[in-house]
Amino acid sequence: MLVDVVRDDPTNNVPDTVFSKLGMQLHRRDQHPIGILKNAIYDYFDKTYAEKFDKFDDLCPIVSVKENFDDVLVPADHVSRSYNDTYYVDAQTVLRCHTSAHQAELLRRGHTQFLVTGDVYRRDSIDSTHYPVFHQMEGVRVFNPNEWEESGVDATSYAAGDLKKCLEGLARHLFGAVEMRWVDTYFPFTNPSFELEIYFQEKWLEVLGCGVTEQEILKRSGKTNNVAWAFGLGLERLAMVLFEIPDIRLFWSTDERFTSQFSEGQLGVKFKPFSKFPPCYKDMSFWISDSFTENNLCEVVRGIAGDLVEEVRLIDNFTNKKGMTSHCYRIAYRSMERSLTDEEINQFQWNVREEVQNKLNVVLR
Ligand code: FA5
Ligand code: MG
Repeated sequence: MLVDVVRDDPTNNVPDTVFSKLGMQLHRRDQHPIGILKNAIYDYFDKTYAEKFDKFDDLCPIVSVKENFDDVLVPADHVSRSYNDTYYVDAQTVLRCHTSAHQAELLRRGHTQFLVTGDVYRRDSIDSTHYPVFHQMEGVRVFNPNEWEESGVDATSYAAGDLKKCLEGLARHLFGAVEMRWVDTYFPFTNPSFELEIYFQEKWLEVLGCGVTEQEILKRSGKTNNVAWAFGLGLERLAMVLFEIPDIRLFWSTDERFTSQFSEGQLGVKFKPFSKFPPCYKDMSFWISDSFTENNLCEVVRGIAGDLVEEVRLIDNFTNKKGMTSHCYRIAYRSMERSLTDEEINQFQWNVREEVQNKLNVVLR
């Protein structure tokens, strides 16, 4: 009943396909690649640090706008707050878009070394490494002044050095030798900020974001003399590298040919694809309006074809002399589990065309 009330709220943009993922908790299943990975990361922290990290993997994914954004200093006009990027349950409540939503509260409660694992939700593009529901693990470590004072370097450099050492050690623990690189980036809640990329399937894959915690966050939790680091791991991305899983949709597969390949505590398993079925490509061109966004298009396609859509990719983009802009998108349909028939693909594409025209304020060409 509560669910129905919430679903009628005009400020709710959570589709049923996403709503139905709440409570699945893949990260708490010891036989699932995400659960196996979580446990392996726990092992690394238990072995590496004399002082234990407090572990949380059961915090509710429905959080306030304040927790998800304000508490981690996301500016009022930041794109991540928009209805285009985030799933809102109502105007004040979101499906958390990162596990950083819990940082401030746990710091306030006095935790100084902790890991938070959970499902997170984002309106995003569609391809083999992006999915609207995925899993993150947040890590936070707070230092006392004596720790960096003894080292002779300033507090920020000390924390940044410790952070990189921790995450490089984690990568070695999980992967052994792997090609990786650090990239400087920006987050509102850390400074400096970094991303770690790993070479996978002939591309650099971003697997985590991290940095030295903004002093304001520590100050608000009553820690004015400390410095801290924080990270957010993309667990699907790490699991794809670890188990050689080629497509992020597979994590949601209940096909026994997928699930039976993994078992508790087994890190060395390499996923053996069951025969790969052919993709089917459909192109669609339309004149866009100012309100058009790719995330909205992806949501429409996913709403119709679900996990049978593999990729939505812009392949052509031009503006004519009258200033009208045309986009051509190529949609790849493919099941991980079976061959799709021409009829079902044509039906999907027909429905996509109709809904794109009706809902997205574009003109099909
Ligand atoms: C964050 O979410 C920050 N909260 C991470 C962080 C925490 C930074 C603490 C500093 C301190 P980002 O949006 O880059 O950052 O996401 C983190 C990771 O989640 C990415 O590196 C990627 O591995 C994964 N990720 C992001 N979007 C998706 C998606 N749609 N599907 C699967 N994985 C994703
Ligand atoms: Mg990122």
